[in-house]
Amino acid sequence: MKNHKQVFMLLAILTLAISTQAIASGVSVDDAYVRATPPGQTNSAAFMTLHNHSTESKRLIAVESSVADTIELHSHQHENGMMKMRRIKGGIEIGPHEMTTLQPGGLHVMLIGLKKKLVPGEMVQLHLKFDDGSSQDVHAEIRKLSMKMKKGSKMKMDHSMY
Ligand SMILES: [Cu+2]
Repeated sequence: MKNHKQVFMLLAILTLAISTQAIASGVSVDDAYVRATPPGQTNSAAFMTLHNHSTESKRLIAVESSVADTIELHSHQHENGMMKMRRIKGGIEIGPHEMTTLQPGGLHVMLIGLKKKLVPGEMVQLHLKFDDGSSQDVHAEIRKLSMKMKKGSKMKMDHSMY
């Protein structure tokens, strides 16, 4: 048992040494995407899965990007039967060795006052800041997210657009 403990300690130290170089924050980001905007829309949202590889709890406290004037961290909450967006103060927590998913209808990065149209297929660069002082650049793909469709309605493809 003692050997196991020593091996574990060695691995932990090695992992720490490697991860501080590879991922400064100890958090990896998967499947980052941004909602494409229809004409006239000035706000959008970014989504992603945050995976905390460290033994300490991390918080995403801010996101910066050149595509929007203001960026806030939001959650969706049911209030009196209504879905309301709320600004999260203190950041989004990712527990030790846990994953936190930002997704439509839940936690999201709110992009307010877009400076350009978000075209599907293009990329948006996001700069994530964590409470431990580390930060990370993420390339998020702009995706057209399907809206709720009425039952029985058929999707029509307009090929003239492409
Ligand atoms: Cu929001």
